[in-house]
Amino acid sequence: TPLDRQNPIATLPPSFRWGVATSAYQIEGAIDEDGRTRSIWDTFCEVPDAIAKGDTGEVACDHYHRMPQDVALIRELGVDLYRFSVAWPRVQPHGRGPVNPAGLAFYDRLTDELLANGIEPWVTLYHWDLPQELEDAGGWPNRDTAYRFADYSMFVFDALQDRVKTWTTLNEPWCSAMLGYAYGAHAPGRRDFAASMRAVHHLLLGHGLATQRMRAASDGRHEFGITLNMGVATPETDSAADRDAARRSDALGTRIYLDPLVHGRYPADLVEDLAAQHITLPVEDGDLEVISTPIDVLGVNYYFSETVSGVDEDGNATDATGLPVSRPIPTGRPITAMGWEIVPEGFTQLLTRLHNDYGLPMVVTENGSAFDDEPDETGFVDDQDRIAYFDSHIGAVALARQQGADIRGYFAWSLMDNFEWAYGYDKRFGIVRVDYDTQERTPKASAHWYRDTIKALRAS
Ligand code: PNW
Repeated sequence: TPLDRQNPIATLPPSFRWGVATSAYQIEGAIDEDGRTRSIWDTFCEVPDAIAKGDTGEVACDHYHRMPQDVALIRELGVDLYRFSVAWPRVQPHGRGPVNPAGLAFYDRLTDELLANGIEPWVTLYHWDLPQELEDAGGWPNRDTAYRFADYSMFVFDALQDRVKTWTTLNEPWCSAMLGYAYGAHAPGRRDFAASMRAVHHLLLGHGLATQRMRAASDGRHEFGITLNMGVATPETDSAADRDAARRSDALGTRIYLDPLVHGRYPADLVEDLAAQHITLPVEDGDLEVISTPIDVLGVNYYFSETVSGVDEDGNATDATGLPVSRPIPTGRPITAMGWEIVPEGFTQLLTRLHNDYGLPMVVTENGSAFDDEPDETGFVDDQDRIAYFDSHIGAVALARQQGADIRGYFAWSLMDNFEWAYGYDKRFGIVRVDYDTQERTPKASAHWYRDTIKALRAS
């Protein structure tokens, strides 16, 4: 069948599922309530210059206190699904030991509120808010954290499994490992590449342990998965150096996760690259069997793709420390407020490639964009740029489906403007505007567009 490139969104079937997504630390606030302890993000927010304008998650969208109104907002969008994350330091304040019923109760109420409004809850167990006490004990580079994560996961599973069908263990382990432990841009702000590679393995191990235990406790009605952020890396030229830069970017961004998850082994080229830097992944007997425990769905988060060069401005293939160069090259495409290039065709390419190489059912668990929104005097934002981004990227998903990729749903990032990590409140990804002075929520033009698009597809 020929591809329908004219109006690809119209080719999505009525069974395709739609949602909006958030995460705990980015919206909840209430950081000291009902027994919650500090997470690595509370600590990181106190580091001078770590976060733009010194913003913190102390109040965020005050969602912890406004949850029922926010669920009503989701209902108005007419979506099927809501993806939220559970804050580990609320549920198990010391990262080990007893559960905190008052913290767990919030997610219990949220789940009930969603179901009462006809919205299916999708739970993410870890969206980056590690209890500080576990970081003090070594964090993700420490193997014990994987076992602690599996224990914590079981507390949440036991409490919500009667009402929540779909379970995601980790959100974007690349961000946890690389931004958190190698680049120092995210909590806990460490700059140690060897530590980040240990973190990768223990994140994957934690995913596998948690999946095995939840699966064993399940009556078979649940679905389990993990969410990865990925893009495609295109070599700037056909030179060996540029092609090698693209290969390394793909190894560290995609294959380092999916090869062990699906095939039960780390990529040979990556293991070789690491050996050249005197780094070995801390794999113990049986780990890869645990990590490759079958999953039911792969969550894909897509924001941008990159063109990369393997040489610096002076043509050198290695940097001052002797490591190979991998440098993103601007292509002249339009960018978002994050500085990320808008590359919808990269999304189609990514999804078809994931289908061909890994063959998993997929759901887009995040996709969206930040732009410099300009509200009118009523707080309304006419965000045609964000609508164009959604339109082209949902179209890209539809094209990948036409080429055989098994993609079952799409979550817009994000329900509302929120704490955008190191960028604080300056970068707005919401389809609903948040006025941080009044906490007033105002749906943007993109929220109306999203609702109307979903409605039209259901009627077709
Ligand atoms: C994701 N990168 O983070 C997260 O899952 C969200 O919490 C976040 O708000 C959203 O994307 C927008 O940033 C990412 O540097 C952070 O490539 C950084 C990158 C990708 C995703």
